[in-house]
Amino acid sequence: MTRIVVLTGAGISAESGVPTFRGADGLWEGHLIEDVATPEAYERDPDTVLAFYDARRRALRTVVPNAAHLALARLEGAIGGDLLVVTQNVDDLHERAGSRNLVHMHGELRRALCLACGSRPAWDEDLIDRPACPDCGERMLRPDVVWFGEMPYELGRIENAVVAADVFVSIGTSGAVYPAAGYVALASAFGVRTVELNLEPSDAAVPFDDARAGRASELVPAWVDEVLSARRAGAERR
Ligand code: BJW
Repeated sequence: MTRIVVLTGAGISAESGVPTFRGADGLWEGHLIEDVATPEAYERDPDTVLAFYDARRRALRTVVPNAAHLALARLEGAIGGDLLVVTQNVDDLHERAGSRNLVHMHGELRRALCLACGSRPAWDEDLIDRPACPDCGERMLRPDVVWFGEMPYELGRIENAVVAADVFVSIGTSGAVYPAAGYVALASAFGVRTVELNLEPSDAAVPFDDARAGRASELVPAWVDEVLSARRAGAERR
């Protein structure tokens, strides 16, 4: 069985209408994401940060998964636990497409993080009015997203999966943010075949074995078809 780890970034959701971070339509109008997605920015001006994430959480209601998200869910339907999707995205388009074996390493817009008790309740409402935490009652909820300088989620699980995989596939990410940007080098060091599907080749520190340029909505379904026909051919030979 081929074990596959897929890393996704903002590019996979771009065709659903979710803006990327470093493209021409980048977020935070006039600000670098590196300057504002930090705990320091939140301490300095929590209302601006909460309002920004409230708006993005509400915007999720207007977007739907595209052919790339659906293709990954189709692949999981066919190969089950042999596929792990690791997303840097805080949207919920992978799960709405049907992916279940999924890690949100940079957190989730539809979850809050309580700074008083540490709980991470599912959250669909605005945070700007300082609602009470459903677990401890304190009014110290922030978005459950990972800002610069904070530790991403489930790094041990991700790294174990990358080094044990047969194929590592990077989809729609610029490779500008670590530790995710380092997974191609980690995979290569362990002899894992690496594939990139991106609008344009990223600035990866280590070249991918196979780099394909184009839209995720076209490249991902085609790659999934390839994987599934290779598995069928392998099964027929056995
Ligand atoms: C398409 C497409 C289409 C478009 N089809 N493709 C110096 C060296 C190394 C590291 C550091 C350093 N200084 C500081 C660091 C660490 C820092 C870091 O990496 N900084 C960099 C600026 C250098 N990292 C951290 O602080 C992280 N934590 C950490 O390191 O903890 C310590 C630690 C970890 C591990 C071991 C030991 C210690 C935390 C990083 C948190 C990132 N958070 C954000 C915000 C999340 C909340 C929110 O959404 O608001 O996460 S920043 C932002 O960037 C977001 C994204 O997940 C992340 C990556 O962006 P992504 O997805 O790649 O998007 P883009 O826009 O950059 O690229 C889109 C791509 O899509 C492009 O390539 C397009 O071509 C493509 N595309 N349309 C296909 N249709």
